[in-house]
Amino acid sequence: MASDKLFIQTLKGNQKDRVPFWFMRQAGRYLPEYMALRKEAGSFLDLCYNSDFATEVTLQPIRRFNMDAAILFSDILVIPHALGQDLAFQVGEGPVLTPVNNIEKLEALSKDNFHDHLNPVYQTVSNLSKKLPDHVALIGFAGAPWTVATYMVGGRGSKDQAETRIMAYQDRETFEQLINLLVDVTSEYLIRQVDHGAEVLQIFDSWSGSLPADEFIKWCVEPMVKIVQNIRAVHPDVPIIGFPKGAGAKIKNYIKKTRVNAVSIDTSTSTSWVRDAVQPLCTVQGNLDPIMLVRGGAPLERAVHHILDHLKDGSHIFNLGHGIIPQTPPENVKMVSDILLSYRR
Ligand code: 1CP
Repeated sequence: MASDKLFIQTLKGNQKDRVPFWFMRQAGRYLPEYMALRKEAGSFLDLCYNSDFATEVTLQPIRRFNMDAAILFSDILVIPHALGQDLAFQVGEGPVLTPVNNIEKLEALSKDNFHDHLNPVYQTVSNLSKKLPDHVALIGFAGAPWTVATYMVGGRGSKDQAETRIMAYQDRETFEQLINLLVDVTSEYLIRQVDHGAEVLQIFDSWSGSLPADEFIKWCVEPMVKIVQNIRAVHPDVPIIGFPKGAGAKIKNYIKKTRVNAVSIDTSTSTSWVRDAVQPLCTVQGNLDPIMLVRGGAPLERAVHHILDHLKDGSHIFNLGHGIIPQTPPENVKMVSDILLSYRR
């Protein structure tokens, strides 16, 4: 039986009076209760691999703000970690990995321990599916192969993903082998999340905006087509949200080819263009500027209404254009949540 949760109904294209909402990175450093648990856990990765703590951190923003969906607390980089790549999160620096940038290093990765390594994540999903309030949907997630590959090859975050683009253009065969591996393991990982109780999946391609059009098709669209097919072969009804950040107008072709149920829209995309060109194709999720959420006050209120006014006549889930940043005052998140809870189309 299809769920009657507002979030899931909206993803199926059935609009209701209220616009459902959640925020990317809704659990995180802007919340004092998150900081307290993170300190207790030790490191960020310890938090991700401790199912009790990860469950609690996922629930924290729901208690404060009553969103329509909770997103599993984990990170996109647990996949390379589960393949045997070294990973650490250094304070102030973000993730640091030993680069996998040639065939020898790629062949040193192994799937043997993959699901065992990720077992705590599956356990978190199971816990959450029992603990969430009845009306709140559970989102599982993974990074898209291109975005995960940029960290695996570069060994850290970067502004332009240059090292990974060089490998993709120069050593196409090895890079394709890496992407194919990621397609396989990401599909399996997401299928297991649904097996354990995830009701919706979101796939983050945060760095798809750095590729020219035909490379975007090769490294972002085609892998995503396969992942969606693999998931639907096992779980035909689970709604899938794609987030090809920075794709601009290429998002239309992304939707047509991948056949996702919804797309997340980044902040730089105009809401009137989304209404006219994207919303007729699928449900859209977005796209408040996370920096406006830091600003607060009347400008924030106006920005929220601008998005609602433009997208209310089509299938819409309110969200940010990217994740909440640590400087965000929780009371601003509360203000936006309260507007959305009382808003009617
Ligand atoms: O506590 C801390 O210091 C760690 C900060 C943090 C958090 C809270 C990181 C490190 N990851 C996360 C959680 C996280 N990451 C979630 C949890 C669920 C939620 O949304 O509440 C999700 C979905 C992610 C996904 C993620 N991790 C992405 C894709 C989405 C996006 O933001 O673009 C990416 C690119 C990462 C990599 C990552 N994780 C963390 C850092 C600092 C980075 C690097 C970002 C960069 O390169 O700029």
